[in-house]
Amino acid sequence: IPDVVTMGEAMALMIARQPGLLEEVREFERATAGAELNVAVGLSRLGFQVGYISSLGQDSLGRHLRAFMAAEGLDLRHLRTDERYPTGFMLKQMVADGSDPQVEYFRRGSAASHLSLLDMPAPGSAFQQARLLHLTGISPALSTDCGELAFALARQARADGRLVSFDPNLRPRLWPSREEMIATINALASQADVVMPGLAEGRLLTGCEDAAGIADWYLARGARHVVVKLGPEGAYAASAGGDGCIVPGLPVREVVDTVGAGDGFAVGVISGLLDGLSLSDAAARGNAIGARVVQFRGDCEGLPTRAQLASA
Ligand code: KDG
Repeated sequence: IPDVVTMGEAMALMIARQPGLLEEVREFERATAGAELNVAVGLSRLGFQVGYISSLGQDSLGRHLRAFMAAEGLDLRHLRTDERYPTGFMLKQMVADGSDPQVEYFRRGSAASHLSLLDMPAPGSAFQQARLLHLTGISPALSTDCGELAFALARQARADGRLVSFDPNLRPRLWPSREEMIATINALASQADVVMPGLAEGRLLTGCEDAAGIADWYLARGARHVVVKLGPEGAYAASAGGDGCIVPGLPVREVVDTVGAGDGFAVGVISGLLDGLSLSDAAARGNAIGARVVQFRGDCEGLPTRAQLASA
């Protein structure tokens, strides 16, 4: 039985080897992407058993991703290969100044966007017994079917009394409208025990200006813990019935690439809670992992092992 199960789209990632516009770059380095995959890899590196539900195309990108996931020790019993659709991929810019890089997606109609209720693990099966289910707001942006799977997984985990963690991961360009994005993501968030929005995401989703207001908004809708990511400033952590507090961020010498920092943060919070840490100590671990991830170009290159985390 895995400790954690997650579901989402894994993509091949081509990272530019030179700064500048993607259309002018001549060389790319191959890596992997996918918010939930990054979280899965991070938790696996910390020693947790992690089950990953997804679908890949029958192509070289899919084979590369599958080999990567196997090498990272993920439980791939519920990873399908679907010969009808391709594996999604994305391009990522190289930036020299620590700003968010430009990314371009090639994922519409991908194998993962065709995930559906048919991919739901059977009741009582190993994946339905994991201690924690992690979801993001990307899945319901991919297709109605994929969104239905996310909601069904969350409802089932909740009904069984298992923990659900959720990162809104807003991707406005994957949604038909801002209103639909906000309504769907908040509906999914209200199925979660642990909600981890970024400050800008939280403002957009709740209409509240400050982190405390955002946390209260989700606590009032059933969350047990809310952690609002404040970037270099750290995070604001609040639990139901308790006082919120700021957990300061760690100084970073050089920001190489910000993508994946939020996933690293989620790895810290989730692993911390599973290890029995308090929410603020879990958030401090999230800050430490996020700070490490931004010092690497790949989305999950910087995710630490236990030994690396201890020496961070
Ligand atoms: O959180 C990192 C992700 O943005 C990246 O790995 C790709 O899943 C991805 C997405 O949809 O942007």
